[in-house]
Amino acid sequence: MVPEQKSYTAQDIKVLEGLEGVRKRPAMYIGSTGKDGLHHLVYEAVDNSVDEALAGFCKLIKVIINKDGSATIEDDGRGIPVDLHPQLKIPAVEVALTRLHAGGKFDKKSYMISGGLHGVGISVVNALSKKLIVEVKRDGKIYRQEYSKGKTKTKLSVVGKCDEEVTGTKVTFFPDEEILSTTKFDPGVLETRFREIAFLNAGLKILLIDEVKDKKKEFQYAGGLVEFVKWLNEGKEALHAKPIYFKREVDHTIIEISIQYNTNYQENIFGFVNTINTVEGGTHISGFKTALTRVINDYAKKTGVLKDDALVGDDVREGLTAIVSLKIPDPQFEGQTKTKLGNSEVKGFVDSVVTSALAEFFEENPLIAKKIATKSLESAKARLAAKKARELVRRKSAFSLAGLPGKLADCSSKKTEKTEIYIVEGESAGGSAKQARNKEMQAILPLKGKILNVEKSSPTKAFGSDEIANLITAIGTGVGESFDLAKLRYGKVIIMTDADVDGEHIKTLLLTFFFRFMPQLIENGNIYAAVPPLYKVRKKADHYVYTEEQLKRALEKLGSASVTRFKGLGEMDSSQLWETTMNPRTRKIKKIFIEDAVEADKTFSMLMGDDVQSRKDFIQENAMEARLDV
Ligand code: 0RA
Repeated sequence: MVPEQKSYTAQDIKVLEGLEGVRKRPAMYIGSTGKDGLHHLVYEAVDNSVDEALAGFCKLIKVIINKDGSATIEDDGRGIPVDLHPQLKIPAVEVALTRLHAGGKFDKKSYMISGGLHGVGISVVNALSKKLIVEVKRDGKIYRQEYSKGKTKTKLSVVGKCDEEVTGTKVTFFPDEEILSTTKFDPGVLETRFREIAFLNAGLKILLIDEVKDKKKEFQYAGGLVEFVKWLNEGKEALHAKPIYFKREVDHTIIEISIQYNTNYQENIFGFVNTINTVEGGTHISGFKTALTRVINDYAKKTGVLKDDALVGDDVREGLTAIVSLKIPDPQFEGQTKTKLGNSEVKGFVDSVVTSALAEFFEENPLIAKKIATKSLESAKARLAAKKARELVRRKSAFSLAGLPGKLADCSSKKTEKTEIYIVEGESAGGSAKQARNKEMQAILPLKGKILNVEKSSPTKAFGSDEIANLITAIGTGVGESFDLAKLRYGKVIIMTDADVDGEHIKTLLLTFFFRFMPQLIENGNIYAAVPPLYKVRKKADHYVYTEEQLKRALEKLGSASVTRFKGLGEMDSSQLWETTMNPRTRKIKKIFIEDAVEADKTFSMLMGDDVQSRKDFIQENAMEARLDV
């Protein structure tokens, strides 16, 4: 049978697909139907208001988590137009809410700056809501319309009057539990993104109101990107107090950069394109890096700081915190998570803008320029020393049997997807773990107390440490540029420390090591924390209890029983250790993941850095639960 293709145009098919398609394949539009997807709906709505802010018409965005389970996004922009769409003969606002990708069609703006991960617009929020109400203030009138699951429920009508000057859009939506596996908004998740948006749009105010917990937070930064880098460097020692900042606009493309070096060793470049965090980098980041290396080399040579060998990229990026924010009409997102900028013309553009703007800044601020050039030169020296130290690690391991550390009790299986390595605090717990383990699948690497704090150590010192060298050799992947996931020797790397303050500290030191040296393992989901029990409650049989809350409940249920507190892993015998913490069938382990790279970097610098006060505040705020699943 020949299909009747002729009667359909591409346009018709799109309209036919419409919002039904969104409900059929929600993950295609919002990434997932879980917690991330739910919050994506809020971002999608907020992005529309951010567009209005970028166009210069909106100063305040209010986001309210309502007690009835809905969320409200309200802005003081021009208000979505309400006049009739010339072809569809329905109000423009209704088109925006009920037609997929309708946003740009009647939008006079030459381009949409913002847009969610998938850039799909407000109609997707409507499609995935059991109820949505839009209110528009325009021309002294308040208009209202209601929808359900993407379909119009009421006609757009005037429900009140307001001052002529007062304009804006308010969207309230009830996420549809038929589609989303969770519909409970988490203000903590929203907060991170709103802070980012506020930093990236200087002056814009975002109010987050949690009616459920009766809490309010306000995000507004007059200093924009300059405040952003300072905030990122909190808890670190800045190399220069005043951040480098410049903004240039050429042909509808805006590039804005802020840079502040700190005295640490890590490189932190955060890229944003149209306010979307480009986690996978892209042409804007490579253009920036090329220019940075060139300008610092030129300056160092010209002023005599640098004599012979040139500085390489790594040298000029040690201790660098930078934000590269680009706003372009037609971004092309590539990569696995669509967070890599692909536009090829951008590299040269960013390179040339940064080259001239940074050279100019250095001319005007010779003290800052000199500090950066000198630090880069020191990095170059350390790089050569670290290379020697790394070779030493390699050579050291080549002498021991099979190249593995002597303290490692390896497992017999070589099937990485099934094997695990337990990194265990203390020799005695290490001993119990060796007895308790399943020899085929589980390897044990005991650690001598606290490992080096890599946040505060140069790479040379880090690679010189035996404990760190053992870790690197046992895991097998190597670090830095030579990191190779295919060489990973165990599918799960499980950190097992005591459930006390020292244990938390050791866990944090290890996580800092992984975050700075092998972040790919965290991203890939290979790093875990064991959860040892806090108490044993004895009543007929032994019951293991993992939290204070559980203890309360256990005592309520079992009546007073004898309770033993485990002070450390070493207090358990090998069968207890096996049953509570190591047996894959009965143990608990926590996967470590990075929710947000910006937040994680800050948390680690703060936990491991020099600023004692903010560390104390953080630990007090988070009590024993020091939030390690960053
Ligand atoms: C299209 C045109 C105009 C404004 C908007 C869309 C608009 C959309 C949203 C979505 C959330 N808040 C919004 N605010 C504005 C401009 C209309 C005019 O020229 O007055």
